[in-house]
Amino acid sequence: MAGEAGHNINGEYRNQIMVRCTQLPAWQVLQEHQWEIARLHMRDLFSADPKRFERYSLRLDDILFDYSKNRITHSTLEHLFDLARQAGLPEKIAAMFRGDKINLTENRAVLHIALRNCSNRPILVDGTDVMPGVNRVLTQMRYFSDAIRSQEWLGYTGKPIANVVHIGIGGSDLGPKMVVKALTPYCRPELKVHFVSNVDEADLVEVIKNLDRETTLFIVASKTFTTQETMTNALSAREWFMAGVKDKEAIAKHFVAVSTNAEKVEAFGIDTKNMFEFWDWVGGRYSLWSAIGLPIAVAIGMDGFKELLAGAHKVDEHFRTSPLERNIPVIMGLLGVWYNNFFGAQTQAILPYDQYLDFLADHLQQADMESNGKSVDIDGKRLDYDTGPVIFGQAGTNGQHAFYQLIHQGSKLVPCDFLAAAHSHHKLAGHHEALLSNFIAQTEALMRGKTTEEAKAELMAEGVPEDRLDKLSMAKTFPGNKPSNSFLYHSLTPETLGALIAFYEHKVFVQGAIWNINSFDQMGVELGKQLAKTVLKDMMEDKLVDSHDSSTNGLLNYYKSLRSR
Ligand code: G6Q
Repeated sequence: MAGEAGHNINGEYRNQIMVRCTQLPAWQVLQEHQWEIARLHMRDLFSADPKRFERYSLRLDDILFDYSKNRITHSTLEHLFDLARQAGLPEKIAAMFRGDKINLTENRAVLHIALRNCSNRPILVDGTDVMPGVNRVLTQMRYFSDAIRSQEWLGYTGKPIANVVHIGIGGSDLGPKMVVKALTPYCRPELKVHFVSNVDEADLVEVIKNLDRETTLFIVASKTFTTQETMTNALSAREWFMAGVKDKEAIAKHFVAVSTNAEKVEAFGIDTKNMFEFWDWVGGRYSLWSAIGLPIAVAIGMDGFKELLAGAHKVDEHFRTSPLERNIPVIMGLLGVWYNNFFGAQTQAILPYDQYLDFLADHLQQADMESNGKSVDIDGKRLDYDTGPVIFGQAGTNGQHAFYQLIHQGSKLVPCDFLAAAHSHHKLAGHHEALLSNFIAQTEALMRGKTTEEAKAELMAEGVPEDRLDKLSMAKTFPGNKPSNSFLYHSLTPETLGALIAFYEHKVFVQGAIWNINSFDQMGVELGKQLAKTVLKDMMEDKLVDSHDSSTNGLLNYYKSLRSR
């Protein structure tokens, strides 16, 4: 498969991807090295090196990436960079940017970087430059979003659009939804953008129940235009719309589509002149930069959308051209591999101290887990090492009062990423300082911990009786030595947000490259989809079901009995 599908990947790249990462010399070295590092405490590493922060932090414009609170020494990083080189990471990065078909199972290029290629450097797929197409759709997005925002685009009764409902799911939903929430301060209050994804009717009903048909526009976003959830919601939205409208022509003013499938869009009844194209080399979870980002352009304006692209492009250039040693996504990815494969960490927490980034963990969960939740390598061989971690998180400080307990004192190692802006978009006294002090304190607490002696001294000072000291001081001991990265930046602008998302996308790429997996397909989504079709058919029949296992039959038959009551 690799040989055939990867015909335009150069020989050097192909040879390198044949070797398992666990067989690489640097992997063996890292295994030995882990024994040494496991004994060290970050407290001591900080005490021994007053310049540790300077040594292990990087800046890209105003975005600071501090990775000094990690269980690493200079040697650790050297070995990790060796691993990256031996795994062919630089060649793999070059292959992606060149437009090689690195999504081998689907024989596709992976070019979300082209969508934000503000330099317009030609990028070829099958000998054709994709940039003219990218620019054409960007222009189309500008016309459309300008028309909606300037109230030139009118609904069927001549009223301007006040509500835009984006219908999509997975990659066609999570990215734009996260970005629109993140950039709320840049949105206009008189133009609301809503998102509907779940096939559960409650999702659509709760959004449309307060909307006025005359001033509502639907964006139906689906790469394939066949996804069950999106098509079910889109059909119901069309039905809701038509229930109040006599003239079928009105649909053209209230429904637009974002898709790669013009035929299906037309069959649905949307005029293809109201269709925004994208391409098979844009993966769903990497598609917010494409026309899938249309609700973003509507919400913040096309200039804002372009700033988002510019932020991501800056990171693309940083990723493409910086040496591994000064390359933020490379370091993020390698640190993840270090904990995942050498410390047995199973998870990664995403902790933005920013309410507007409330959906960031959801988006990165898909970006990471759908990309690197794989158990075979790119040659189809089963892996005997761990791949992508479980991603979870939420906006600080809420998590501190929920799951941080486990991170501080539980038995599992949970590497954490913190993100925060120095400036809030608001001016309520005391809030932002409280928020940021919590962020910084958490990174310190995770790193330092609290020794039993320190806990005991505190308890004694509080006057706790002698007979309770031992037990209580043990309960109040924090082992510390818990790794974290921190991103700290001026403020959450479209440009900064674009950069942050791109850091994570490339971090996922780096890890997939080391693990030698295809980060760009998602076969695991398919089985459930297939079975749901059979189950739906069985569900609709009026007889008892016996064609599945006893649990599935039992669930189906009990559902039927409940439904008939
Ligand atoms: C993402 C996945 C998946 C996809 C959805 C929606 O990378 O491919 O989440 O985005 O299944 O697919 P459609 O856009 O085709 O409706």
